[in-house]
Amino acid sequence: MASNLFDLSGSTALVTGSSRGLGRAIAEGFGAAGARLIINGRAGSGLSNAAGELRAAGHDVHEAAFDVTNEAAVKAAFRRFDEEGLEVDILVNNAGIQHRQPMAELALADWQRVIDTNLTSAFLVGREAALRMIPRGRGKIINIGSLTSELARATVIPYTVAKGGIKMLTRGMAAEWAKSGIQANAIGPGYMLTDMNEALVNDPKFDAWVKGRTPAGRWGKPEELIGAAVFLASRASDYVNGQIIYVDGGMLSVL
Ligand code: GCO
Repeated sequence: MASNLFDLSGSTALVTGSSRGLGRAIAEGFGAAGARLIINGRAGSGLSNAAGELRAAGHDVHEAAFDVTNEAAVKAAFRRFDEEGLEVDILVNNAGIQHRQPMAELALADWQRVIDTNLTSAFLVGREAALRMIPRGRGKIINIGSLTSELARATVIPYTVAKGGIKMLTRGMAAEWAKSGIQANAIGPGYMLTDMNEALVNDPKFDAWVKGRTPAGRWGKPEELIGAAVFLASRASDYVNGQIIYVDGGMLSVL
């Protein structure tokens, strides 16, 4: 019984922003657990390279290049999935950007861009997925939060606000969709070794701060999210809803 609790065979997983970084790692982990993959990125985001690498690893991969902040593009993408017989059983709302600047200097356009990409996209894609999951009576939605879903860091306030919103959007999805057999949860990564954080990793002061502030004493690796992601995507989490699992080396648990 326990052996196939985490088996994703027969499921189709859409991971947004999965041409690199955390989304790419999660997609690979889902493929290894047996899922068919739909990977997403904006046109020209290296999506085809990622698809080729995942196919070379033996995974069943569909590419879906669409802008997750564009409502019409999101609707059109799901219409294409419908036409191709692709039923999204598992959705990971991972697409996100970072913008580091003091709020008093922040342009509205930059604020809006971060909120649109990191929060509103999860509503747009989550809504299209849920419209198809509800009639089926089952579905898994995993939103990618952050340590900043709980704590603010100066100079990344739009990101902080968006990720705080992700926590409450996750609870909102649970509130409305759990009765339809959908489990909506979130993962809160700690400081991970990703392209988005390259400037921080290469900053000796920030690097030392992360290592000192994190009980594990190190940055996290993208592949270290796979366990929590497969758990939340599998039957093992059928009675888990509205939760956010922090994969942060213990950072949030200590002063
Ligand atoms: C930053 C980082 C963080 C991490 C992550 C922490 O500038 O502080 O980009 O936002 O990426 O979100 O959980």
